[in-house]
Amino acid sequence: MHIIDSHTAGEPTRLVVTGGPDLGQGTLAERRERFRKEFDRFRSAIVNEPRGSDVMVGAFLCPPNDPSGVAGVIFFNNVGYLGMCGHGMIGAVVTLGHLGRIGVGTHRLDTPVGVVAVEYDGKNLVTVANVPSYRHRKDVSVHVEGIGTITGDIAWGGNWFFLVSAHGQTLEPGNVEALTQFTWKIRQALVAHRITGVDGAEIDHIELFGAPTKPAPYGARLADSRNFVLCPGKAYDRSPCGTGTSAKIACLIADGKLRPGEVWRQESIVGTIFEAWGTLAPSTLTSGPSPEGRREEILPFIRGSAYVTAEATLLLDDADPFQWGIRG
Ligand code: PYC
Repeated sequence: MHIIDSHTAGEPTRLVVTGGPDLGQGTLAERRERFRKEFDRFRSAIVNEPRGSDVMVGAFLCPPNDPSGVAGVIFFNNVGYLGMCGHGMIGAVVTLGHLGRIGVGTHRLDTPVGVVAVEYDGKNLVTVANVPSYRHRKDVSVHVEGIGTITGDIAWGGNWFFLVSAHGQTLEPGNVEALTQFTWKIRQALVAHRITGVDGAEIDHIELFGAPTKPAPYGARLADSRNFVLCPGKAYDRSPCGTGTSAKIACLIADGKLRPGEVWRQESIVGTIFEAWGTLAPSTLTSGPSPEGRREEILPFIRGSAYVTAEATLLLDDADPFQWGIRG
């Protein structure tokens, strides 16, 4: 498999350009299911140790199902598959630019949760028009073992998030071990209390918010907020998390704290920044599949930069006991 690595705001993406399993035809959601059921060992071989690490996000390039798309992408990590991935999409676009497959301009890419449009500057900067995002439930309280009651919002930004502002934690890079334990306990409590996204979907990303520390790009003012995001396989996102920031924008607009089109600067735990904003979806009230029925959706935009860091060929040796990676 020919792979190209990049990082977006510090978070790595490994794009599989050629090789890997033949996922056949169908929607990207159908092909992701085929990947999961029949070829999951490839996921592990690509992102897990010894070739990768818990932080690595894989991006499998395939032909789009949507005829207007330049490519389809299936994102995955150390434990499974993602819906969308904001940092991963920015990394994939910059890598396609590096390969000369796309140039300056607007392009559409297919994902398992919908088509996203991207605007690429031909170098490192990408703006992603992400899938429609929305808050599912506001102020949901859960009892967390050893911590007490934690209250947060449940929102969709291409993955499911539990967003917590009142947590009493210090959002500092030196505190990531404690933050990881804290957010992991919240995730376990949500599972134990059967608190889910729409249709029983597991909430597999936990996001804490706190005060910003870094100046935003193009100005002296600080970012609007700093976050810590726990990913499904217990790694934390080094970037501000594109889908998590989309979920945050949906909550802010729903609360009237951010106007449609107003820019939000989200700082990550390592001090990198995504700029983001949201517009109201054409029909802002959409009947969703949830029993709650109608929901207010926004169209989120995420802007960030990625840098290509390596090109390599992954070798699968039948004699290697860890040919398919070290699986947890
Ligand atoms: O940027 O959306 C994102 C993301 C999800 C998991 C890691 N990064």
